[in-house]
Amino acid sequence: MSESTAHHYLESHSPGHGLAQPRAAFTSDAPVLDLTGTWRFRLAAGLAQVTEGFEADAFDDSGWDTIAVPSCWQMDGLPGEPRFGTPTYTNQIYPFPIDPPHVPDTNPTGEYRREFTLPAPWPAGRTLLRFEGVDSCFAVWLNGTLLGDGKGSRLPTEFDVTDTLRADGPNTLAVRVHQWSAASYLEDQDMWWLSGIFRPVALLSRPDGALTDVFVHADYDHLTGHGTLWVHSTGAPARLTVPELGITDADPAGPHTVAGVTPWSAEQPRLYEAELVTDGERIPLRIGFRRIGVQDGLILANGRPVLFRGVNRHEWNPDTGRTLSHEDMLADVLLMKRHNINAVRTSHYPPDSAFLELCDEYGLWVIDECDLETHGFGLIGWAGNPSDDPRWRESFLDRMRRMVERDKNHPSVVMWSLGNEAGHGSNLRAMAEWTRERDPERLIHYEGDDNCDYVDVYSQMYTDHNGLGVIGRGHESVTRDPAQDARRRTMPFILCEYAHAMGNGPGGLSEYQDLFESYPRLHGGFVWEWIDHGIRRLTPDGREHFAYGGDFGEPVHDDNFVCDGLVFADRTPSPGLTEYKKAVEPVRITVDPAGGTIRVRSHLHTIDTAHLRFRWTVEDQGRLQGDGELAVPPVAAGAATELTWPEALTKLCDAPLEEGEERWVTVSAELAEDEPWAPAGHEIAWSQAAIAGPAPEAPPLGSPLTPLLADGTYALGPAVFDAVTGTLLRLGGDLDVDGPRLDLWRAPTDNDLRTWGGPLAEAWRNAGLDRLEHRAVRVRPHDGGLDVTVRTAPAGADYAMRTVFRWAADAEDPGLLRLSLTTEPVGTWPCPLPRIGIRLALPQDIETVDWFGLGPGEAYSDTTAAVRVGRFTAGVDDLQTPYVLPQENGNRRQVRHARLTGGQGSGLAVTASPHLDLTVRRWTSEDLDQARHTTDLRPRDRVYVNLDAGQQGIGSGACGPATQPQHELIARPVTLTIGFRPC
Ligand code: IPT
Repeated sequence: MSESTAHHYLESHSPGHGLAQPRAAFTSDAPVLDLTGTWRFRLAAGLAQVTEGFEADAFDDSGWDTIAVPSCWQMDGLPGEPRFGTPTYTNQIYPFPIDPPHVPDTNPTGEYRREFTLPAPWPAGRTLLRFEGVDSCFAVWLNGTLLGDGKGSRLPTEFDVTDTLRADGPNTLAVRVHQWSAASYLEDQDMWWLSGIFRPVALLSRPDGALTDVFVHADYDHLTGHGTLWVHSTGAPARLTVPELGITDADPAGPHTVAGVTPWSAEQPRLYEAELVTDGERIPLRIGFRRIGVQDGLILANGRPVLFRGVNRHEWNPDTGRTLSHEDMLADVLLMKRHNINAVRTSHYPPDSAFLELCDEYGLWVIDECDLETHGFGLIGWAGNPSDDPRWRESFLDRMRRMVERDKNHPSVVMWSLGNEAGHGSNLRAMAEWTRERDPERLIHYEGDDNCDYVDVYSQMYTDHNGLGVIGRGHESVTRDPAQDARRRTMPFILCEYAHAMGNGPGGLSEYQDLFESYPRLHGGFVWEWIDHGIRRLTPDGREHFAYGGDFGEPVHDDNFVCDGLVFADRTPSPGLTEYKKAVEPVRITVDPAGGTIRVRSHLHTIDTAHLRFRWTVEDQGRLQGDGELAVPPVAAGAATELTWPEALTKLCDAPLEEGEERWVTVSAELAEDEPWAPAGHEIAWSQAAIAGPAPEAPPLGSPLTPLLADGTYALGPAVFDAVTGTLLRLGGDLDVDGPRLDLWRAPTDNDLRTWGGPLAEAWRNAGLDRLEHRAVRVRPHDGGLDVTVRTAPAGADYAMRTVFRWAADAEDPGLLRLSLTTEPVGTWPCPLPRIGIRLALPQDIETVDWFGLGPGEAYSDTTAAVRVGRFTAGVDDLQTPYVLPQENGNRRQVRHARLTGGQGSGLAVTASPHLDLTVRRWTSEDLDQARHTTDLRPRDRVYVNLDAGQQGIGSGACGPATQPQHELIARPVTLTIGFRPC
């Protein structure tokens, strides 16, 4: 064969050659030889540089490198220097010319070799060589014989090696993997381009008398409570045993109708252990009875409407890329369960099968998505899109078949998704038709089918709140093809992607959830996305950070758009995940102090609330006054109950309260007992109510002091001011203070930087908000204190903020310095403001912040669900959220009091009337704005404190709706009253 024919597969539309039929993933007691481990490896630059004859037994590979299988070769060597090429990140754009099915000559090609010997005894029968995932295209030789070639990176490929395998003696396996191939056109997902044998490889004995495939059907009829089981197996005759159901050695085809089975659901993932036995092997099965379908326009699971509280999950590990360990997968499942998440869309490819086993076991509804995306064609108006080109039909169908066949026995999988962002076309329809025929028991999803003519569920992404309400009411606009309109109007709806979790945010989750819970047609959504795909790297001086697009010198890339998860790349939850947990809590508690009632409404699907224990606490100014259990009779799924307050709670609330203090009742629901995914005591839901609200206004001063002029400064109580500029210089003798100054700027968030319809950050910079100038208009001492008037405006602008700082001190309270600030717009500001407040700087030895207000986490006006009123303490460094791209973060909302203290004991106490937002950090907003990675942030010799009346909301405008109008910070008059006291 000439070189060009030998590698013809690379640029062919074909899904592969020499492949075994796709079948279900199942284990068996037949022998398996695990072929993971260390392989010999060589990376060639392209086809012209491959090693001729590398497949031969006798080939000497002793001079080659080694690599781990499975792994992504570009990740090898990280967090230091990558040894084999580098990762490349693009979102939509193909990193090669659009010239299908061709790819560039520069095409990194990994050559792999290993030897193995079959363990004895190895049964007679057939043997399959199984690759769980190879990215993107590969050819395989065993003992010098070409077995075939495969594509479909995140799908299994099997070759029958029976006739090539040596039973006694060493076998040589040689695999050539190409980074780019015709298949790359079908795999344009928004993620790093990574290559190699990245999932496990094994040799599977299929002994004489083994099964070829098995399809478990386990239906549940909620009206009768009956389960019906029939198992379709092919290959050798099999017998079925399900001990718990009294099925012994039975014909698998049944059907076996069993009364009183417990259905499988995400909340109660009941699995029945079963075994299929043939003459050749024993196959363990885990059977979950359930029925999923659409009825009267609703998605029903076991007869009840289901509401997805979902996430989109890519497979990611910051050190190994798309090669995940079992611990990584389990960590994802446990984190999801602990954050009230009940559903996963496997964006945008079938995951490692082990993940689906975990979903079966722990309980998560799954939309299993095919490995298909042709998004880059969108950038050229979808011209030549493979989705509508018959030459690609077989490849599309092959991908769908391989997913459905592999995953068809997972009760967790309730929908098949054809892929993502692949435009329109007859190949997609063909996939849907094949799937409906093969597995009518699951629903079909594809967001791109906006007409909904071959899907079962109407789906969109990033629809804003208004649009979602319109769909909830069934008032959406007519379909592109009006013939489909009437049908689509009767369909249930999901948001397969929403609430883009890039950087700080997403904002507006609670408002989305309100809509999902208000309109039956809306079955919930899937946040984009679960995890940041940051890559762990070291700076030259050894400091760790997460890399993103462009960090490996890619000529074409999409920057940090690859980091938009609810968890950071190392699986640390971001504030967005905490917010999501609260926004989607499956039990809603309402505490009504006026009526003395507590209402509990369940949004659970299957189980009642018997697994929860309810507790109440009463706190005065954050100090615990008493707590107790609340006896809540089990509330059925979807039902509600109302209780009157227990006497002890009423009594505590009626007790006298200290002047100026606040009293709050908190009621929470937590796990009563250990669950497989969280220990007893794990909180699921909570609610708070104020018994006595915050003190509205600061009390008047007893004897206001008059400022004393000396040496160019004014002394006023504990404070010293510059007499010319009116700036506060010192407080309490030894606390050096810079400022405060009016501050309107924040380091733009990802949502500010990329806002759909025009970046807000650009509007801010155009308006000059990042380069404000201050002019002291007047410094006026009087017998009630010192008034400083300042005009703040950017160069070239005629709009400004006019601020009056009214400073006062009290002879009867010598430590106190009070600021009453009013600021108001002059002229018309062209855009909303990032923040309105003041910034001051304190000595660097400030280390700890204690506060009474909302906490413990960061919050902004539209990300406030997860924070509660209480007393909190945190180190300055712990108040920072390390977003991969440094940006505004760490704001604590509605702070009434704060104490900022340091090792030397000198600090500052702040009292707000009634409250303000607080940010404390070792660098400035400008530093955050400049920094590209977390390691660019270096502590300065000051600690910067922002005290704000408010900030612009967060939104999720980087991909989706901008901040909702009610959370915009329009320039307006603002008043702040703050007490400062050295402490
Ligand atoms: C949408 C994609 O489906 C997803 O893969 C991801 O890229 C996401 O956007 C943004 O992070 S598509 C977009 C054009 C709405």
